[in-house]
Amino acid sequence: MAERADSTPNVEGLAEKISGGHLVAKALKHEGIEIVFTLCGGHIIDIYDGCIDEGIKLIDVRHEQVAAHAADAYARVTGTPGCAVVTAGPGTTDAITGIANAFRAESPMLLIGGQGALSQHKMGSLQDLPHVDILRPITKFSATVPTTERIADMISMAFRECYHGAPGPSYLEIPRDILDAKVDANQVRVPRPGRYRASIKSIGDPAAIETLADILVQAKKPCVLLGTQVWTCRGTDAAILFVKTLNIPAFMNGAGRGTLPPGDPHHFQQTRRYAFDKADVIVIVGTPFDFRMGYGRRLREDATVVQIDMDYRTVGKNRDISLGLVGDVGAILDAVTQAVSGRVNQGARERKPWMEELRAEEDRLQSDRLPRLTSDAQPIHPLRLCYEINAFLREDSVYIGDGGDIVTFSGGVVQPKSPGHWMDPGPLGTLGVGVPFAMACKLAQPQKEVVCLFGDGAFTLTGWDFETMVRFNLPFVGIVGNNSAWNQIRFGQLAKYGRERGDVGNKLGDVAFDQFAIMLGGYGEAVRDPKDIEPALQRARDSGKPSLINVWIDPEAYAPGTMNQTMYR
Ligand SMILES: Cc1ncc(C[n+]2csc(CCOP(=O)(O)OP(=O)(O)O)c2C)c(N)n1
Ligand SMILES: [Mg+2]
Repeated sequence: MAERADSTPNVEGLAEKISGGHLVAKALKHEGIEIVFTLCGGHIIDIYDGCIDEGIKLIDVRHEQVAAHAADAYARVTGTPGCAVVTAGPGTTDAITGIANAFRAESPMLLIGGQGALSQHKMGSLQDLPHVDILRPITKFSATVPTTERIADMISMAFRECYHGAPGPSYLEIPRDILDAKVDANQVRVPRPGRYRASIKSIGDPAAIETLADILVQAKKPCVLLGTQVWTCRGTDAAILFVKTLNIPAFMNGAGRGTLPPGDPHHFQQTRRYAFDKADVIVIVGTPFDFRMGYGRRLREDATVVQIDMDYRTVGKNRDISLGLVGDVGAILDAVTQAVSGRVNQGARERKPWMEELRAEEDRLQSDRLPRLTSDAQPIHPLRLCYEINAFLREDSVYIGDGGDIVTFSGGVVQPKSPGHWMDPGPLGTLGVGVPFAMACKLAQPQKEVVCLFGDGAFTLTGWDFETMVRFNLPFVGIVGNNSAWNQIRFGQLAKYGRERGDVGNKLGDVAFDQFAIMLGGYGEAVRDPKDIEPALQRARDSGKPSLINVWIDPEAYAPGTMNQTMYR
């Protein structure tokens, strides 16, 4: 049975009244929301008043995009949904990039937005826009709340919709008079915590589990790609057991990075293309065949390809597969591991030569690039910066990448030391996630270190919220790879149009980001000599403040990933 809101009679013997904003806060509390990211506006202030009563912390930022990105990141880090509250009109449109990013990244979060009063519906009220229509194509659920009594119920509905298939964002619009009105507490339904949705830990079709077990036991040269959903499902232990039981080389991408620690015999990073070219069985876990996978075309034509995903719509999209499994990827990997147990060594011993072949190739590629990783050149080679950052990371450092070329470089070099310690925007490729991601990370897990690498362009999109980091005392080590350009795009322009016509619309000024950090009350330093990177990073760590180490890097060096990008093909 659903709980009623506080229905203690008041002195006149009438039921207690409760306002819409207080119902919002109650419903958020029931979902386990402890932090709301927000930027104020007259349409939403009653929610703030409710949050005070429920003990929900408000983190007020300087741009609604930041609030939405932070809610997305909070969900990724905690495994519980994030929440942002923004005002009507421009407050909501500002948040759209953050919602779009969460949508493509399959991140469960709720955006609550204000709206003009229903009593002024379509009369031209301040900040009135068709928010629900605008948000619909980039959310899993987008609706307006028609009455105050329905507020808590519709919030539980919105959270339930976040978990339909692969997770994603929901949006609820609450008109101002609906939010401000007070209703009899015993007239409203407030769904109880943990009582309004089912577990999604499904293993799908049990017959498919057996089929995959058969395929894997017989495979000679299998490999597995552990993608973002391994982390989303908190399937790390299941993935490790799967890989070790079957003796399968593993590649990791997105939030799946760090599932196995660097140095683990099953951890491979640079030989993915080589393995996809030679493998007889390729298992793709929680990763779509999108641009990052060359739409599936990079997988050997005659390989047995198995796809495991939370989203039915992702499986078999863009490339034919031999077998598809839909459900919780951790639960599925566990079930497969169980299904192979007891079979002659699970074929593991036979795969030793394959593992050795890949390791030899991995070592060869690493020694080929070592001179660039350790280059003393000035201006600093981006690879050297990435090499230093990788060495600087501790077991507990969450690494965030927010930029173009410099972050592409880091993808091949920086290895998080544990699961859930890598964050990038995801397939929307949104620049500007760095500060909000760092903010949410540090709030959600203050005991952990946050290290964020920015492009000098990317930082400026949301950089003013560095001040919010200072205001809430959220220390992190920020590094700007500064090439005074939008270099990832610049490369494509130069390649296509040549020096003369290609160097337009992509240059930036030489900005002293270290001074910007100091101005806002943080720590800052500039670095031009590669040997100064490491001590500067240490000082940033020791400062206990939000920091920016502004590293001037070579604008004429480009990442292989930038040079080979599929966008122009
Ligand atoms: C919000 C947004 N705007 C534009 C782009 C297109 N874009 C992709 S990479 C890039 C350049 C990024 O520059 P910077 O952050 O300085 O990194 P660099 O490539 O110079 O290392 C741009 C503009 C994007 N991905 N996101
Ligand atoms: Mg740049």
